[in-house]
Amino acid sequence: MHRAHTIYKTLTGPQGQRMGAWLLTKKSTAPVACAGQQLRVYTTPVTSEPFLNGSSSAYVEDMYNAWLADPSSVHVSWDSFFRNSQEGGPGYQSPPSLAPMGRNEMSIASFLPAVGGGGGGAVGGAISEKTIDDHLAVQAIIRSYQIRGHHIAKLDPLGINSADLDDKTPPELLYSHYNFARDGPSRTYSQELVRQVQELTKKETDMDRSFKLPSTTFIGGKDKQLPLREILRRLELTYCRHIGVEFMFINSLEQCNWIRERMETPDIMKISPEQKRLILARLTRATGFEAFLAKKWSSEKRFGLEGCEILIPAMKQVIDRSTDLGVESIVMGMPHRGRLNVLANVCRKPLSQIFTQFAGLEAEDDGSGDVKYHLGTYIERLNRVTNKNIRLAVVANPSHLEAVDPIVQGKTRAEQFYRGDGEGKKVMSVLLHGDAAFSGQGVVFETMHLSDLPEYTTHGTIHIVVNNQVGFTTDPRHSRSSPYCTDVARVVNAPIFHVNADDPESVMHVCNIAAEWRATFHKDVVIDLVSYRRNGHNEIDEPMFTQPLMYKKIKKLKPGLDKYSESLIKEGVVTAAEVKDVKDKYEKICEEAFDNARKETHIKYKDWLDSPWSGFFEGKDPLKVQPTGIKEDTLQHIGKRFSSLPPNAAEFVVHKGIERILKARMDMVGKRTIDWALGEAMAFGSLVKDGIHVRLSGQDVERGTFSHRHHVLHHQNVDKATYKPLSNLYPDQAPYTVCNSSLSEYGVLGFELGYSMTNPNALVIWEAQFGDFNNTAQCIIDQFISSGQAKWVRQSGLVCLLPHALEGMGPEHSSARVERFLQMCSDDPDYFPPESEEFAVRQLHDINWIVANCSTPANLFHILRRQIALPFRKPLILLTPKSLLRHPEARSSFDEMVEGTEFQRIIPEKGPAAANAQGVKKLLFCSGKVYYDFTKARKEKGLEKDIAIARMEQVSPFPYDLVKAECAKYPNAKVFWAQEEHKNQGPWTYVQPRFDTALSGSRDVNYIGRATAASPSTGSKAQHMKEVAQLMADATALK
Ligand SMILES: Cc1ncc(C[n+]2csc(CCOP(=O)(O)OP(=O)(O)O)c2C)c(N)n1
Ligand SMILES: [Mg+2]
Repeated sequence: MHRAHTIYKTLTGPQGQRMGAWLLTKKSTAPVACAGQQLRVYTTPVTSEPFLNGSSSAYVEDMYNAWLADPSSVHVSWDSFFRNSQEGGPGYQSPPSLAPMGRNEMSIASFLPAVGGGGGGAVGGAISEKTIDDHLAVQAIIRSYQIRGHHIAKLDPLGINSADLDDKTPPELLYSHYNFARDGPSRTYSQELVRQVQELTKKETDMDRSFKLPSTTFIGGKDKQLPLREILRRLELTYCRHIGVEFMFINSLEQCNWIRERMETPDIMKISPEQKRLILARLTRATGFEAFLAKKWSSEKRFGLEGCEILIPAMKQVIDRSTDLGVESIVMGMPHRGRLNVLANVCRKPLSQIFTQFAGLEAEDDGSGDVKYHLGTYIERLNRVTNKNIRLAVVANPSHLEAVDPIVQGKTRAEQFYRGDGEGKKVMSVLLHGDAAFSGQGVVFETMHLSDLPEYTTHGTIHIVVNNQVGFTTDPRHSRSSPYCTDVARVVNAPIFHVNADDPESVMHVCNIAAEWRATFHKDVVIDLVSYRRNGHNEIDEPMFTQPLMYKKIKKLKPGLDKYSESLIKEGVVTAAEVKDVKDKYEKICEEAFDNARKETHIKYKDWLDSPWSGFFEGKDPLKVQPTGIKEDTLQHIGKRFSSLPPNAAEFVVHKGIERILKARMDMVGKRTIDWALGEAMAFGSLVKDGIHVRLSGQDVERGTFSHRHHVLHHQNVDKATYKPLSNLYPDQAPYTVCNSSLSEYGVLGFELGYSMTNPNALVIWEAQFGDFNNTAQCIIDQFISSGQAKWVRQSGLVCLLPHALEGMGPEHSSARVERFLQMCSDDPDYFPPESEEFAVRQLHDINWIVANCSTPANLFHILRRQIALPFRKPLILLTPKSLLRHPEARSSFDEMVEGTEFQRIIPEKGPAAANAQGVKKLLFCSGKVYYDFTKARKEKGLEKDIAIARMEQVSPFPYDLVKAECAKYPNAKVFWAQEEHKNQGPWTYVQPRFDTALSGSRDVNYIGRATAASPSTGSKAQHMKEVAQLMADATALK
């Protein structure tokens, strides 16, 4: 009984307002302030409110309480209903509905306060106010346990209960603190509930009164009514023991009932002795693994799992249940904590491979490697419990916590895509988190928000939090402002199961529910393993410096394995000898693996690859690039299809502006010409024709930020009716996906990188709205794209399109900060590779990524196709134009794309200067759109014979050979690098030493461009124009 009061105390305090608000805000109009709190007024017309839609079972009670307080505050129909009920009549009768009752609807009868066994019931069919009050109070009690039971559940093995930031209820929040007027004229909702509970629980004998259970609870099992005492007991067991579940915010009665059923049904947690023994065996391995590492490498960092060893049985349970339900492949992302244990005991990665990582051996293969607790893995094996084959991948990650989340999602989505697993029944993602990182890192939120977007959903992720109630040295009260570390998941309506990690059976229960939830609703779900960290942050740290009291408690605490084995011995499920036997056997396995590991002389990074591309590299000449030029017919076909109205044009109304754009495209195709949009479409179209899946993702990419692309045509009169020309090129083409993303860079770029990892035979592209926005995804760029292959021998052909050019749009929207990408290129500025036929491809093979800035649509076409034509995969950082998209000169002929043509790393001067090579006084190298500005200025000054301009289309890897040849053509010219960016930005700092290497220091290379600056561009248009004029003057000056 005490608990009921406690729950009510919480319920009626300001904390309880959250529940009150949930109950009361539905369809309310302006609130009326009342007795220091708020009373809502309900005047929703009955016609606009589906009568008793069960999605809020609280609705009737809201109405009733509002009516009690002020009958005129509710709609007249409610007034009539309650008045009639009190007078013994049938209440309000809704008009008969022709439609059958919906899935989420409940009949009014289920809400009517039925008369239970005890006293206080109906007399002659009439229902007294007291009876209604009592039954509503019981309903309210049940719901308050469902909503707020987690607040007082015993979640913390340490008993500190800082899982919820503050488990004390301040006195001013207690209802007893206030003076309730029993029959006051303006009782609030909470006050009314308190009154009802007080009324109900006045006498101890009330505890034996039976009450009919509402349809929103399953505690009765087969019983339709229970004594109040039993109701409370069962609610306590369900919601206030070792599982605290947050789910009542979910806006679906079906889903709430689903959880209630799995939580409340009597005996639902009972498991067989075999299952208990399985948990014990798994817990023994998890514990034994850490102990073994601690014994062998006591001073080595491993970020052990001690204090939350239950993670291993928990993950295995999730996997068992999910495979049972049809999942065949699981993609996992996780931080440092317990990672080696997961690899060993969940993935069953050979122990000897893990142990060799401790031995300080050299690597056998290329790359620079990573520390052992960041490495990934990929394993296919038989699940012994379900007897089904399963693939498990743990994605490699950097130290940057949570950065791997979107990558896991992208990889999962891609795997689902290639398997045709449109509902995520076969492939599933599991994300593990630390408590501090889960609440602290914004990318968690960004990833959560991808979870229900049509082209990004993975149909539900199971999140498991190793909540050891500390982040390095920081307490929860300093690391988050939310009560729980998991609150971020509430934004996507994910149910959250907090569970005391020292109760293995409760943990397994929520793991089963989570797996079933995901399989049923295909939505995210969170398991919060409330645990502790037995050691310091790593094994060398001293935790007593910062968490002395916590660690005094921890030192006295028995390990989870000991507790569980003792309880099973007590239950008679196992004997002490059996417990010891399982322990010893595992230690023996570890010792054997240790001996094997000692025989190894090298480690192999390949053993740790998370995304093997079986068959992709085999039988391929690693230096042979497939041709990128294509047949004229194909260009014509794609061009025409891309420029055509939908086939059902008579019904499909397109915007007049789009009609004009399509017509202009068709005219260009007729003249065998392309602009930027056509060049891109030709690349995509020709790839899908060859069976290569193309996916373009980013903010507003469907139309294109600059309204040049239009890959999705919208019916002007029918909502959501669209037509995608590039999806309708050939009947047997590969799928083309173009999708506007959420307004995120970190999350979405990570997602696309993950997507690109699954299958090398796909062109995956992320486009930034403006190039500079890439910096909010810096971690993905630095930690994954630039260095991923070196660290994890994992390749990716991801393309980043970054609009870039200084066009007077201000400091932002001008620069993609190409200097940063170039600074991260791994080619040696002092090394001119041997010249040979394979020069270009060898350079591409050896570098970490490609940085390019194309000036013609044909070169765009070739470089995109080259991504697939290469015998390996490299990320491509491609600066893209803005004004050039519509520049009349930025066009290419079909002649530059047909068979026999290819990507031009440098486009040499082809005009009068080329014919006057000896007489040329100035040779300018430049990159990107500024070329067109220079040629215009040169023409205006009549210097076309005197100044040669070469375009460096691929800046990195640096085209040493072509630079050398181009310079040799103009022996009497002074050589310049000309750029529109400021001197400390743009390609200058990258190209300068490489020019020296290309020319062996024989000629000086001078700089033309803006002076150094802190900001990428001026915000003043006038200043911008002045700078442009100066730049043009400098570029065309002949001194
Ligand atoms: C993005 C990022 N910032 C900071 C760090 C440094 N760091 C490593 S572990 C850690 C604490 C993590 O706490 P929690 O998420 O609770 O995981 P636990 O170590 O407790 O398992 C911090 C701050 C990091 N790795 N990544
Ligand atoms: Mg932690």
